[in-house]
Amino acid sequence: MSEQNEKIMLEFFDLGDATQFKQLDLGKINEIEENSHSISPIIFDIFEKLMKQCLKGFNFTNNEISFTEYMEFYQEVNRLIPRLKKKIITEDCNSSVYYIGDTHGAIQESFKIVDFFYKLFQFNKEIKIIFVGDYVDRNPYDLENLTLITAFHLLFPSNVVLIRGNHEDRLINTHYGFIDNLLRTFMEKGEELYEEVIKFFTHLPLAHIAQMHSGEKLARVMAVHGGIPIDPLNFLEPAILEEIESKLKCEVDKSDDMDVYSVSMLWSDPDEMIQGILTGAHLHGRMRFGFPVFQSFIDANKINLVVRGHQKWNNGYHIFFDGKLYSLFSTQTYDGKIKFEPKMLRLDFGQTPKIIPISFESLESELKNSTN
Ligand SMILES: [Mn+2]
Repeated sequence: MSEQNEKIMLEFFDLGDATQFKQLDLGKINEIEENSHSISPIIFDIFEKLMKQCLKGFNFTNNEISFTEYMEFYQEVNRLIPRLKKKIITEDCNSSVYYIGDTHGAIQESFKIVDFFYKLFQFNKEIKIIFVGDYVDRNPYDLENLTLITAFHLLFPSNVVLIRGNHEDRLINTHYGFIDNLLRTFMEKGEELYEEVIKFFTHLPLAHIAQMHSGEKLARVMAVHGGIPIDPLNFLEPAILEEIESKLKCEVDKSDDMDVYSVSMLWSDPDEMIQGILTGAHLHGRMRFGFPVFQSFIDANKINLVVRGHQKWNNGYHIFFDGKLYSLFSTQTYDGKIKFEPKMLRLDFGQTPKIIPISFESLESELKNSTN
């Protein structure tokens, strides 16, 4: 390899400086395992291997997890996660709720999040963390990222929520890297592994409603990957979540085969410049929605705030519609290059939403503030 090429390769696979993590205690990985019961050892094994690879400086070039282990892992995932019962999850939340935007293979950020959450969890068992989808594509270590987040969810099933993004889709994975990464790593067997993973994607819910309580008061926060559900032929009438849930046809492997509401939840974008909606051939049937359409939806569904991902922002977030919609982006790397400042969001009842950089320093200080 020429020096020039080597430099390009390094840049492409550079996941940032990991030296600061070397001080972390390996013992906590064992603790996480000891605290979980009735779960297959394969979930622990893979979680532990990935965490150790992260601690060793995010070195994933030597694949330490075999094809057979990954197959066993996703077969277990598909056994544990029942066929989708709820397409929209509604939960009562009595403590802080954290939201993570698109991670797109950013295992370095996901590792920081797992580390932070686990330390915080020691002080407060009621916190929740919600990933708003797009775990794969766009970066080389997307299988590793998806697997770490999925294992984390299975180890803390009542605290960690995963919802589906538009990249949890067979057609998208064919074009944006995930399937190519699987084929590069496991040759033709990569296809077999993909079939197991896509089965899992079809079981993911499309939205989460956090019902945050404080005494008699209640705030409802909706997390969704793209946007609010909209029927483009009837956009003036807001969709009512309880009414549309049974109509959501999302247990399929590509959004092309879904109903209009599911497509809108996975794909649509907010737009401050329009009053109604924008759709058409140039948007591939995907929508943009203006403030009035958004407002009538949240009023009709008694929702106070919407948190979504789907769009990339240089500084990791953007606030729309008078602070009623937060858009998050939680990966530093995109198409293999370091480009963004990843952020997450913390919500507490009655407090201003807090944007937190996903960096070692800021998560350490967040931890200090939260545990004092
Ligand atoms: Mn997306």
